[in-house]
Amino acid sequence: MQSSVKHKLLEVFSKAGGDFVSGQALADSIGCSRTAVWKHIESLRQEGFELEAVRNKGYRITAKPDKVSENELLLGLETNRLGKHIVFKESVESTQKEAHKIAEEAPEGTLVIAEEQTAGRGRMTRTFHSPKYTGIWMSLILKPDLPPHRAPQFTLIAAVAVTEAIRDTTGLKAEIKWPNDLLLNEKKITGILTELQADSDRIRSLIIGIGINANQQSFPEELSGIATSLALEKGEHVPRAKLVQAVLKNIEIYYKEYLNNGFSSIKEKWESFAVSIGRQITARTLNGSIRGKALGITEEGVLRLEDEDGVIHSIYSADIEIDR
Ligand code: BTX
Repeated sequence: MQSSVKHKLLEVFSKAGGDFVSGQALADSIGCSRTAVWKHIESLRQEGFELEAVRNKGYRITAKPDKVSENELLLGLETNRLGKHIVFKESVESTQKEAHKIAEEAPEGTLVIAEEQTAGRGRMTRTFHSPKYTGIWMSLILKPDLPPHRAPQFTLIAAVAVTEAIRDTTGLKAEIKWPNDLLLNEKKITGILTELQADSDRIRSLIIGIGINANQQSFPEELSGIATSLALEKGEHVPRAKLVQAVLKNIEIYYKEYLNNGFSSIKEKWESFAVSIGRQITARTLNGSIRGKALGITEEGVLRLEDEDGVIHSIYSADIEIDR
């Protein structure tokens, strides 16, 4: 929607002070047909506005999009270090890309967060759909003094932290699908991407990208069968800033636990949240597919899979499907 049309519409709604505005009045104010008004109303919904439509009365706005800018995030943030320095952008190609640019100088715990990603990244060359105002698209910079091979564990730490944050703030029972997805009712709700800047023996910066589908009301056709949002599952709007705060708080707790006591208690939690453990799955790796029972993960976060002949495979990287 053109921003001038949007501004005009919002102005009309604002003047109405919460009362209904008829479709015709909206059409007159922006000089278009009533069918075009309906399309504009739909795009406002896509941006996170909630609009009530009542026959013979028209439309009214019942909730505005919540924002994830610095002010909203800092107010009520309960961490000591994470998220104390925030880089907020309305629109970026990818928060991972922005975080990579500043990682060297950025203090540990810096959060890069955007209202929209125009080229959100998944693993390999995949893209991550990140529409404006509806989701949480963020990258967190950590600087653990550890060797690079420990990095995959941080995807699992983040998965545990986000699962708990979703469960606590929404009551929805998110589950983990190895290695980097969270699911709700078997559809993807969150993707996690951990990237590194490292020397051969030491991590310089760890960039944990987290994408959470919070308030989308619909998905593009290619995703509608595999993706969902918290709002679609819960039937109500989810305040994003509160969820980001809960995610940061949890990552801080598990990060500290990991540095002080190692991975084992996090591994236990991870396994208790995982959908695939104990079930028959198919793991598609670059070298072909393996079917078997998912036994659990190792201390390094590697998936252990037992095939029909009782042979145990270690899966380092794959897409998994849970057999029905
Ligand atoms: P992945 O490679 O496991 O998943 C990507 C796949 O997921 C896509 O190929 C598509 O099938 C599906 N997909 C794309 N967009 C969505 C979506 N919004 N919801 C559900 N499924 C989707 C997962 O990669 C890791 C994604 C990390 C995204 C974060 S967002 C903040 C940060 N910045 C950035 O560019 N990436 C990370």
